[in-house]
Amino acid sequence: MSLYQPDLTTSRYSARLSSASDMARQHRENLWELFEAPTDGIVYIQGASVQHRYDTDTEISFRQESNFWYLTGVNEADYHAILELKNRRLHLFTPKRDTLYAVWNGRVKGLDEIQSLYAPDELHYDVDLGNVLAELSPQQIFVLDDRGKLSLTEALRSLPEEKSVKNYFGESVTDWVHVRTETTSLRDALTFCRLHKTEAELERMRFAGLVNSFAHNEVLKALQPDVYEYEMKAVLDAHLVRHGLLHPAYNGIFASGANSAILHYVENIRQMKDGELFLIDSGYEFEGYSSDITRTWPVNGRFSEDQRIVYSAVLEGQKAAILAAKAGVKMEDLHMMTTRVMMEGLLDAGFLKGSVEEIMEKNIFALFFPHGLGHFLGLDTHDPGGYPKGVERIDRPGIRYLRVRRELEEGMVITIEPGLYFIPALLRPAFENTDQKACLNVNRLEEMLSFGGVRIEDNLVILEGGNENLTSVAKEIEDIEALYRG
Ligand SMILES: [Mn+2]
Repeated sequence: MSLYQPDLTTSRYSARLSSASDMARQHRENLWELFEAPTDGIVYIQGASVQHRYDTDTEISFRQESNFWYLTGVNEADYHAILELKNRRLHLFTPKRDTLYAVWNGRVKGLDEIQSLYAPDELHYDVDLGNVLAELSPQQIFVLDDRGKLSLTEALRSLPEEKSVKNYFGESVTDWVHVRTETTSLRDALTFCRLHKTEAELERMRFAGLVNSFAHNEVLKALQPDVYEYEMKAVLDAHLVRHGLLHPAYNGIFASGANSAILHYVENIRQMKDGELFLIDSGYEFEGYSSDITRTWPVNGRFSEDQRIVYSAVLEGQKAAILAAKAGVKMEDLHMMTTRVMMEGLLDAGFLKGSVEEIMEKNIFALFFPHGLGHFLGLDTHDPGGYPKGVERIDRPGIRYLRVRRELEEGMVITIEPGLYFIPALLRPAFENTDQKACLNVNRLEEMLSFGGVRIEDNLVILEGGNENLTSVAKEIEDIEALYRG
């Protein structure tokens, strides 16, 4: 196993990448390609604003809306954008900041600086949104959601009476009589674009994988009995932040003992005990692109017999899935294949009885593996596009929660994260179920009710004949035990 030791700071690494505005330009081209034979329609999209804690002036750390970042490369609050479909032009709208803004929030960028940073075809102040709309007088406006519609309505309301906007937008600007606003097409088109990562996106996801992997390995080195879960979070966060990754991609899970069987445990406040497992599921973004890594390690650095059995079953399943993941394979098939490998592990170890066929048929697997094998990853931790139009969830325990049901294609990025858990809320009722308990070694399983669970998660780029693994964190038992001591 090779452990990455990134010797690059984020700012030095960023300097080697194509700029975010070049990346966004490519994304706009990809989006324009999807709107064939365009009329004089436009795309309107609104950037994120700074949000506040309920009823206070305490700001929440700013994170650009994913689609806006994707299309513009602007990581500032209160911007808007219009994409002309026919002429393929980007209009960027920057907020007009006043002196007070400069006092509290820093220097206000001049238009020249904004122009050279983001290279729009036209740069306007946000107060001119209504004017530009009236001038373009589009017959069709593609927006993401009702928030977009509302923002357009407000912009048009602000226009003076003498503007001929009524000709285009009906008697009342809220009627949208003559202009079609539509929310489905743009969302579908963006989802389609974001499914296949561009080289510029992959570069960013590789770096996210590199730094996050490094930080996870540092957590393993710091792991020891009696520390609190949040101390492990502090170790991970410190290594990521000091390398310049400032934004968590999601609320991290730092779970010890029985907490490791709580799928979304995020309190992270318990003291870890000698002999328990520790499950870490956490990742930070790099330039908006997520990493999502899970590992499960023994708190004292040595796997007990039961821990080794359960861990090996998950690891075998995960490795089988990674070996099979390539273009043309269906995610739901990977899910079932992995499930089967893990059930064989539990059967061999005597936790289960009967045949694998019977265990699969009776949905016994769903008691131990109640979530999906993986999801798309990108600007969002659960990136969109898992279910193509017309494809429904599979109505069966366990696989019901699978977030991706489609054939994998080159350039998609997925997580592979099988797990086995001993969840009292699922197992106790099964012990009473005549049909299911025939497959369960109830005495053996009753001893496991406070064991917790194991999950192992890597991030893969799908290639034609295989995949590229972005994750490099200790997962073989001998590597874990060696790195722990190191
Ligand atoms: Mn995940």
